[in-house]
Amino acid sequence: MKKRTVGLLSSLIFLMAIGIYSCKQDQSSKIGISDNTKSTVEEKVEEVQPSSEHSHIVIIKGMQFIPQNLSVPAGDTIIWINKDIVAHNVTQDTARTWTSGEIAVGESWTLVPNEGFDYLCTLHPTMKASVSVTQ
Ligand SMILES: [Cu+2]
Repeated sequence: MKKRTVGLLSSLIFLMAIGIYSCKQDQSSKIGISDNTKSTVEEKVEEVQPSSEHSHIVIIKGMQFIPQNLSVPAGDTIIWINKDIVAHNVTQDTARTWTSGEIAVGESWTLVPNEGFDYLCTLHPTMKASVSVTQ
């Protein structure tokens, strides 16, 4: 009974997400993160991250890095997944000492950082976020 409810809820959320995407394509207005979007992101994280407790997902969606501020232990892996409708990149801010290069829609990019950093998408410089690394 509970499983069935969850399944139904997931389907609803998925349909809502599609709705949000459609709206976004029609009128490229900025959409805040609604509860529905958050739920979808959490689902995706579960899908992509089945077992490892040493990897962390950053979803790129709605012209944002989610979460915007991520703290990870040294040696852990961070995976950026582009769930948006346009390509993005992950580039060190502000000296731009390194970049992921273009992360196409549906693609991902992985990094194991030794130290914290601020980063941005150079294609959309208002997209800024940060990673901190704990030892
Ligand atoms: Cu971008």
